[in-house]
Amino acid sequence: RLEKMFNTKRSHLCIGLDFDLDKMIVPNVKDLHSLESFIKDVIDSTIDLCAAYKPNFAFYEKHGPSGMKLLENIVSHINKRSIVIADAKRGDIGNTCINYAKSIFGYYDFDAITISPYMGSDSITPFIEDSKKGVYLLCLTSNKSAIDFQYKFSDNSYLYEDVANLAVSLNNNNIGLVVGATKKEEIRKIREIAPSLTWLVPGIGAQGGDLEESVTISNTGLGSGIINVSRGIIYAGKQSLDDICNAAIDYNKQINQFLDYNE
Ligand code: OMP
Repeated sequence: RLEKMFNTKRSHLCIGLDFDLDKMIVPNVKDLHSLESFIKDVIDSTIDLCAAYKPNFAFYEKHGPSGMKLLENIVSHINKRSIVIADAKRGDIGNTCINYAKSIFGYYDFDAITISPYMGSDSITPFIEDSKKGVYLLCLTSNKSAIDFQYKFSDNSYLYEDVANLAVSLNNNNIGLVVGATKKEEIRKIREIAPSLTWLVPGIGAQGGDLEESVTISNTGLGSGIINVSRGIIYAGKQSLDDICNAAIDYNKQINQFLDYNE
């Protein structure tokens, strides 16, 4: 389905739906109710411009049950018109993850989820049993503190390389990697380890990641990459629908200039 979205929409863009009420300057958006209509309008205006949306759970969970209801309504509003990735970064013992999978894939009906893989393979397998649902394992994250653990070296490899290897060994056409756009030096190496996995690449825009390198390396050979932009799109200009749409159009163009199907 992701490949189909890439091709039919001619877009490798993922719009991060990380709306924060405290940062909204749109005059009529001041509570969750008005935010919901605004997000739905944003989705309807950008649906043809992106292959996926990625709401990060933090921005919804902080409002308690009404925030989670908003999240649920967003997934059903998208209604399979784009891939929806739950940025929930789950990871726990297998028995617990079975229930996380039931929540994210069963109850909320997300298409994919981000996973923290550091508890090992039994924390991942409950999420990959349904081949129609996808997981993105945190491999090399975009933040500065990624260096605290992800660059630990043992048995001749870095921890992020071990994650990429594990993803390759478990893959049943539904595992991808999260690779930060800010990690320009390392992304080629990760592509060599996992030549055909799909990547979710955050860190473009507000975090200053490298777009050309992210697009070209993630989409090398059999691999593919989806480029996430959250603040760089949803807070563009005066946050009007036009400003948001134009930012999405612009990012899409910038991404497509590095892809083969660009005319
Ligand atoms: P912006 O920096 O506003 O584009 O947001 C980036 C989004 O991607 C946020 O939802 C982050 O939580 C998420 N993210 C990262 O920024 N870095 C990572 O390494 C991984 C993620 C993620 O898993 O999506």
